[in-house]
Amino acid sequence: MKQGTSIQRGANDPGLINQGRRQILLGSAGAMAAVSLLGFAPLAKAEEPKTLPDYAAWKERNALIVHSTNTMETRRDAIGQGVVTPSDRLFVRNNLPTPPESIVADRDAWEVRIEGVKNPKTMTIGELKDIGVTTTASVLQCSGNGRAFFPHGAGGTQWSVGAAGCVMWTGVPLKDVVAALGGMADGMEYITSTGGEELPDGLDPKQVTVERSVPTRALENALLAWEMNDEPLPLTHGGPLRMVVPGFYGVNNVKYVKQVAFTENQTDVKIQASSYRIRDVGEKGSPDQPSMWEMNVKSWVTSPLETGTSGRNMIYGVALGGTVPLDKVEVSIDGGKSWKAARFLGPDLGPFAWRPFVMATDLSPGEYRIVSKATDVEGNSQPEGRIDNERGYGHNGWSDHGVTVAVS
Ligand SMILES: Nc1nc2c(c(=O)[nH]1)N[C@H]1C(S)=C(S)[C@@H](COP(=O)(O)O)O[C@H]1N2
Ligand SMILES: [Mo]
Repeated sequence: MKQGTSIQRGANDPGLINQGRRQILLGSAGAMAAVSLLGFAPLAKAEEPKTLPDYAAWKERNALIVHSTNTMETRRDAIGQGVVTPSDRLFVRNNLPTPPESIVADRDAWEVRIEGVKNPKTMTIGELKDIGVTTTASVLQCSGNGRAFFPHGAGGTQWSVGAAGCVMWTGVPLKDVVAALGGMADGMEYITSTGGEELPDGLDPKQVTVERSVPTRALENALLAWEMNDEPLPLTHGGPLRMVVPGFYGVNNVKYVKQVAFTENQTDVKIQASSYRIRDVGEKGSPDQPSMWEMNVKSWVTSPLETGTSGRNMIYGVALGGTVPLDKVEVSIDGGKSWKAARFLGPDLGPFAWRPFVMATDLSPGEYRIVSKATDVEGNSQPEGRIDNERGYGHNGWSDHGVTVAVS
């Protein structure tokens, strides 16, 4: 199903509302300097670039909103009604320039160092494949998905709903690798994964290295993946090897992973120590604040958007529970005054996958505010509003994520 060629921001896309702020952000000299240091071509204007960057040229252009050369999100109308997000529609988010294609030339030869186990070892993907293989469907979602809805001007990519997708990952369970290497060393509390990007000259590695620590409770489900959606993991998404931590925010899923270390403490690199920390607006990030680890329960409507036809209507959307299975999704066509249970659609690919849903309803001509609210089996539900925080992380408020539809 190809999208039409004309690309317009709709009324339900907060990118439109926030255009002014984005212009200011992009125009600031400090931000520009920081961006070009990392080797990205800064955008001259706040307008959406017309073309995809080379490393993502294989993607379906019309399914994506291109925010910059390092950030692209899936359009709300391109998420589709299936469980798995096609790879060419999946969002992209790079903190550093993508490594060269040469790293995927001989995939099985890629090496990953495993530290903090009884018998530390450098292993090739070929050797990992001898240990075991599993497939896990899980939602990959950026911590800042929904950031565009924050009115305080949260810094970072102005993601709407599309910095998320549901992916089938194939690789070796990390716990099997640990067992093969004699088990975890004593006293380790975190799994610390390091990305394989070469760092641009002159930058302090502590400031730019993509290295993330997650608590060892993540070992139960983590995998080192070499395939996504049943094909070799594209370089764009971290090929040849990626750490996948099901149910945890995107940043913890380290691409082109070159080291996995079991550690006593969290890494002190910036992306862990002060970035991806939840704090009040105006506050600086620091290690004592909550880190973006397990995702919260969330849902959004994917169809209809903006306009509809009166009569019987099917309202579609997707819902995720993070690490907790979903219990139910409710939909309201009157902005949250009254709710009706939606039905889950299609197969349940496990607790970390998202679940498409549908609610059938009759609509007469008029304007409708359609919202959805998911609840997990532990009773966690989406709040109505936002939980304001400096960087606009973890937004799952149902009100902002709704759509306004004119039915005629
Ligand atoms: N090595 C490395 N891993 C990374 C990143 C990165 O820039 N480098 N970005 C992280 C962030 S913030 C997100 S949201 C996801 C995005 O994954 P994707 O580009 O495959 O969609 O990768 C994470 N892993
Ligand atoms: Mo992210």
